[in-house]
Amino acid sequence: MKLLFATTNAGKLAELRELLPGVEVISAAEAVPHLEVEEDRDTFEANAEKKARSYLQASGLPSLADDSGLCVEALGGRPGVQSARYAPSDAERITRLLAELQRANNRKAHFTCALCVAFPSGELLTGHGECHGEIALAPRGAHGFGYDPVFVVPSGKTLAELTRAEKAQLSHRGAAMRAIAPQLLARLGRS
Ligand code: ITT
Repeated sequence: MKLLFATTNAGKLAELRELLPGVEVISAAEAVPHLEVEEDRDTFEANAEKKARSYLQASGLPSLADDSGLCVEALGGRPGVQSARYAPSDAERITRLLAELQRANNRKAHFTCALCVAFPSGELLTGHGECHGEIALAPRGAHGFGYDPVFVVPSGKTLAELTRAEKAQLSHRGAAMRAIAPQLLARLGRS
């Protein structure tokens, strides 16, 4: 059975595809190119569920949505669920983040990922993952997407200095996918 990846973010799509080898993946752009879902909920989980249900309704296909973001301790957890709306582009989001942290001694932060799969039967499957680290003083690395160039993992590298496979082992998205993969694959196999 087919699985729709309910995301407009090309970086997420590439990572999700690699995390689910063997599954026939349809991208949101292919299946329902004009759908826009307003992410107006207060939690990652509620936004992921809203996106998954909206794409299922529009396409009729089982739909996997990812809502994720960066929570920075010195900013009281911001940008959090607002991570995509913190500034207009990845580069501007990083610039704003580094400016806000200019005088901060505590640079601890974590990424959160909430995954939700909505099935035509009405069933939902949800998973959650986190990745803990620190915000760098300046961007480093050319891989990944979003805030990866300023997110430093315990090895001292930024996520943008890791290959996609290395990032998947450490990342919030990898952890969330590993949490649901057995049930997801079993559920898709039964369809
Ligand atoms: P969709 O809603 O269409 O999936 P989006 O980019 O709007 O795409 P979110 O609302 O979940 O996705 O926003 C997530 C924000 O957090 C966005 O700015 C991402 O770049 C960033 N982000 C999420 N996961 C990330 C990761 O693994 N590395 C770097 N930045 C990440």
